Amino acid sequence: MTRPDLIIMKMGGSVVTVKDSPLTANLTAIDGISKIVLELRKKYKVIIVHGGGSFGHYWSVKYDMHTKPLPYSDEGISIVHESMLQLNHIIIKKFIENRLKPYTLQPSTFVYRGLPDSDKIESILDITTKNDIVPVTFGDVIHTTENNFSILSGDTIMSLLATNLHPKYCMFLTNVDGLFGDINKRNLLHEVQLDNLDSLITKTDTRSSDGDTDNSPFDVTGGMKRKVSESIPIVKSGTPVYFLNGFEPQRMLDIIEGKDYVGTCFKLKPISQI
Ligand code: IP8
Repeated sequence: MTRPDLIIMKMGGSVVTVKDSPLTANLTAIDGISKIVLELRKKYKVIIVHGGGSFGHYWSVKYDMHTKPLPYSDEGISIVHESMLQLNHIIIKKFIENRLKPYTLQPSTFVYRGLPDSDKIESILDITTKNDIVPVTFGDVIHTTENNFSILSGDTIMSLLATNLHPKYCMFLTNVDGLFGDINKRNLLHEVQLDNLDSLITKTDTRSSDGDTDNSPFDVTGGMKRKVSESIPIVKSGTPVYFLNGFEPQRMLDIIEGKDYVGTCFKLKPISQI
């Protein structure tokens, strides 16, 4: 059973930052999303995850953290983490300005030695239940075991949170309208079912997504492909996953209001059969 009053969303790095411009937040996009979250809050509890874009990914590429074997450089670990805190701070300030009540949870508060701590994840729900608080967490570089650190993508966090908390909706906000069968023909897939995913994964164009194009300097955690694969356990656990354009955040309202929407819904079976 899903929790009928919970939404978990990820604001992709390509939405909350200007991807080609190092260390630049997209304040207009953050502003637009926060206004819609305020609307969603009237009916739903909302948990938000955000990606690294031109903050975390900019530095993790500079420190070769995706090409070199572990351990990462200590300096890289500090700098990547600090840049994520900086981006988070910008987002939180914008949220507060728009009358949301965000509360940052660093992923190290619910992932211990590289593994999710279900009790801690459950306690995130307590925060949303008893208060008007919107928990916000983010992709980060976190301690795993001994002297190792690892980059934990916000996409993976979505999967950890959703498979534990069973929200009614999961939403990935990226810089494109959804999943495309063929990006050149711009044929947006309105619905993808788990059964036909295998054939789709080979056909679906995964470029031009949140991780941006394959040759983007910041596409280091796998772009849309990772979002789709992290979505599989979410969908299997009963929550439909929506891939939406974060620059058109009102589309989230279209979904919860049961209207026609532009985007891709990835789910187990047609809604009529659920
Ligand atoms: O943008 C990774 O999070 P993502 C953040 O969700 C870092 O993949 C630290 C590079």
